[in-house]
Amino acid sequence: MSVTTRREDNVGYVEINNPPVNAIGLSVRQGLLDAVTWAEKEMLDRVIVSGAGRIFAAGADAKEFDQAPMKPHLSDVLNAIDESFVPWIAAINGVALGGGAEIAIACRMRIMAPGAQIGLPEVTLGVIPGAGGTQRLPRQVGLRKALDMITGGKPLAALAAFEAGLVHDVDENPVEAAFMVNTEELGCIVPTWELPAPEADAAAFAAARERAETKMAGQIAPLRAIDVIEEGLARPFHEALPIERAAFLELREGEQAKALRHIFFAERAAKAPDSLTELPRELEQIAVVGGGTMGAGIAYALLNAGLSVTLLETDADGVARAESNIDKIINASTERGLIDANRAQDHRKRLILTDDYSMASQATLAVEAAFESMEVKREVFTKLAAALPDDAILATNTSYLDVNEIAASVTNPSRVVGLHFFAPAHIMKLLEIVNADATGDAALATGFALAKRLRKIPVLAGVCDGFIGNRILARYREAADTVFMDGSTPWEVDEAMVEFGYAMGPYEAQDLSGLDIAHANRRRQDATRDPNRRYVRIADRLVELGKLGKKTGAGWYRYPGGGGKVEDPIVADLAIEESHFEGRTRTDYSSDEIRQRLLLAMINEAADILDEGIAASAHDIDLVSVFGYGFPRWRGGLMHHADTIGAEAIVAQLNELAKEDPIAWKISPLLQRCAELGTPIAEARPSS
Ligand code: T1G
Repeated sequence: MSVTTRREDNVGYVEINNPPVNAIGLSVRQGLLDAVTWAEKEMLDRVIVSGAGRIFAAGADAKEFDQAPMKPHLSDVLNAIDESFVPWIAAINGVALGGGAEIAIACRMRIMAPGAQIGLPEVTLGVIPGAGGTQRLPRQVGLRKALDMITGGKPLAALAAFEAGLVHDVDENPVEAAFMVNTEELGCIVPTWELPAPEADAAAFAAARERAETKMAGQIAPLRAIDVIEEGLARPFHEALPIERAAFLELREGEQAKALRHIFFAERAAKAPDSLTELPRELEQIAVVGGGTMGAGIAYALLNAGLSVTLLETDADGVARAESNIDKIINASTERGLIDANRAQDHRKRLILTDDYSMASQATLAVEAAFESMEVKREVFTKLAAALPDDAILATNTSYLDVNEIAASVTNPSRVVGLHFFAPAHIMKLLEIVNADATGDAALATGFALAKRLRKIPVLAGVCDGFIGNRILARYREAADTVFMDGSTPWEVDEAMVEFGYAMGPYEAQDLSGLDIAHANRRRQDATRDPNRRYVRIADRLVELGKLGKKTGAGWYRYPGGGGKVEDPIVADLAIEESHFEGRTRTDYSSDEIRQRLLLAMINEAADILDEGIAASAHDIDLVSVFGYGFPRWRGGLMHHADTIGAEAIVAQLNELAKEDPIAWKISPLLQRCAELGTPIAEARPSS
């Protein structure tokens, strides 16, 4: 039974019980509707509805969104609750999200537990509240608050919900508190649907649209929600509901909702492979080597997850630098209210900074984030192997170096794994877990367990230059430089990709991260680069001129006074000069052509990565692109987006581009196979 009912005296208790998150599927909807009939037949004084376990209700069952809607529709169920002569009280524990919040808002009264949350996150799934939320919430909290909650999708904590007038009480035991509510008081509360709609407020709607168009550029659902709220509130309540439902159903079938659902479920499917035969190591004591930007970020992420950290540096100066870097992060987090002073103090208590490796003798895992030099890393791993227990897992955070070569520096390479964090390591959710040739299952299992503890998204990657994400990034940048060389500008390239949905384009992003990192990698690759492959020198020339990006005041752009980016004529001249040296005539690419070339370059490289088995699946590549490189989430990730174009069309376009440069545009065999067989890229698997 997904909904259980029982009565005590004249009170009915209705419990939603659909593990693991009380998602509101068909059986829950039917159970709630039956409970309304039951309560009225029993002439109860009230019904107290709650959620079994740790969650009130996580919302509609998103797994049902790809199926035809089945009655009873949640909107009808909630009308029955709202209009019933038996008043319902929602006793909210955990979270009441989406349809879960709509159930609560349709009740006569709401009581939340202190740690509970209530919200309408539908736009994060590319839809809008579809069970009366767009019309009931404004009646409870007013227009501006409702617009903010629905278009932003962020939940309210109990106290904030109480202050917003959405809930009547906050109590440790909401069910008990609901039982104690005075009958007369309950009887005086006007059903939500009968509350007057808030006055139309053109300024509020305009501000909400402005916010949605900037903060959620390209996304349809937030703007549609505003339209439905505005149209609906101008009509009697029951005439508004069909408008809401039509919009919800239309959005649910749309590309953006499918893309967001894809990422939602792909994110949750990112778990340790079932094939692992060994358990993870305990994670209480962890060593971090290197207190630079990455090391400090990793150490903070570990502290924030309640772990104890021994940060190892080379000498006293290194220890001081590391301490200063971690202090900066702790202080910034405290200032932003992410942690309070007590938590900051607790973090410091669990942190040891030293240059003495023997202080880490109890660590079960070490994460090395030292300078990106093979010699340095091999030396660090030798010292770690000597200082830590023999079965401690030794992880490297290297972005590009060969994990197999690093592993060869210890006698037991099965304990070596790559844990590639993304800067800032305490914020970015992606963690590439690099499976080297000798990496054992205990090391992999420990990597996945760490990801879970840090609430990061783990993606298994094979060993190659750049693993998954940075290898795609290198191809993205190469395509951008080629377009730039042949007739565009960094500004035009960046604008084209921002229009696609990136927060910023490849050139602005490089200026932020620094041009020297990629420059060092290109030098490392000089010896093995295909001499016949076109090589664009502009980035090297900028580095030679000391233009390393924002940190030096100029890179691809100038940053006068440290402010925003300004085009730099020197960069444009370099392109003209370099294309002259190459004897090329420059063309003028449209934004569509720029997007086509950059996206196809990434898709083709990603297809090779999948074909070679470096990535295990297309949805893993989607997770890497969205959570590591800013690919717009509402497009579902790089390979999900590729499937909206289709392998056949992609291959045809690549064939055209290959006429310009058959080496750079060599078509991935995986794309050829998908095109020939008509199979979605999402279902493609490595060729071997
Ligand atoms: N539908 C189906 N499955 C869901 C689900 C949902 N809404 N929410 C979670 N799951 C699955 C998830 O895939 C995972 O499955 C398991 O539950 C645990 O999830 C009508 C139309 C509630 C805060 O957007 O935010 O209501 O991997 O790992 O970290 O207007 O889940 O175990 O097989 O995330 O404890 C709106 C989405 C829906 C909330 C719990 N609701 N969920 O977090 O567990 S649209 C949402 C969450 C809607 C109405 C509209 C979180 C959580 P598996 P988990 P968690």
